[in-house]
Amino acid sequence: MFDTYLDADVGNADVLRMFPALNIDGVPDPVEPGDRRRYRTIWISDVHLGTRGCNAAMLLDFLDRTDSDTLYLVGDIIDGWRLKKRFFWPAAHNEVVRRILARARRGTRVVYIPGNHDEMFRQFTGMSFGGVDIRRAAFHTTADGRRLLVTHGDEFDAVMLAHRWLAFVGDTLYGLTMELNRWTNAVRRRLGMPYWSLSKMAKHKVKNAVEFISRYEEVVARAARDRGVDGVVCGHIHTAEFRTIDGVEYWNDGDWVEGCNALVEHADGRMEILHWADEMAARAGAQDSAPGPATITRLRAA
Ligand SMILES: [Mn+2]
Repeated sequence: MFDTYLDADVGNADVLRMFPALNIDGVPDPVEPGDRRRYRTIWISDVHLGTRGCNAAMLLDFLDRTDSDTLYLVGDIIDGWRLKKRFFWPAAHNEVVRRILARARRGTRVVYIPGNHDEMFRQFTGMSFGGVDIRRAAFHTTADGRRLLVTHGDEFDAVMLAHRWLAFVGDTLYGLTMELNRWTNAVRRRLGMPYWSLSKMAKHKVKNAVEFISRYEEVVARAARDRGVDGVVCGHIHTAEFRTIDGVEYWNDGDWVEGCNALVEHADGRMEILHWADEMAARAGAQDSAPGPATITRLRAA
């Protein structure tokens, strides 16, 4: 089921429709390193290079406009599972790899923690390639002294992917179910059968998925607390989130399939989840016209 989700035509096609100026084959113009937004740390995960779902164009834009002392690649960067079935590797995906290696050359400390979709890199744990350190997990100390466990997070679930897929199709399915519901009950009424709610059943299933994600977050936070750290950074479930659970910080850096999120640490240790699609949309709006109220608010907030 998750395979269908990754194969769905979300991703670059939509990005091109939204931002026609972004030619992915030609790759957007890199911004000079000096003009980039500087962070102490950047965490990204669940890029799924090698699948059509990967939003490589947005990730390139993000990589070209930001910089950091440390970059954590928190797993599922390359989707080996899909690549094994069908080879898909457009120029933009290659550019993502090149940009990351270029950062390592420029002096960014790059730590790659393979996930379950790129588990073939786990055999190289402890090694370093082109300035990229491969680790099974890592401990990160923030500028204000908090100790964070960094892990992809697949070790904490068995069936999350199917549930996540359920949450993804939930909205579309709900509308469809409503239609079907009406139709079914018209037939049932004619046959003298009582009303039966299909959509209620579907909603219950989606609610279960939401509960499942919440339970996953608690399991990860508890594991972090058992290790005596102040917090945990993970990915895997494609749901960017910050929660404090039993005094432990749970940070999920999201994904580059749907959410297009990055987690960043500012120079003072303050952390923030970025929604890059919103940032790009705001920038496109600012270019189209004089800065509107929305842009001004954004700038003030930044
Ligand atoms: Mn994963």
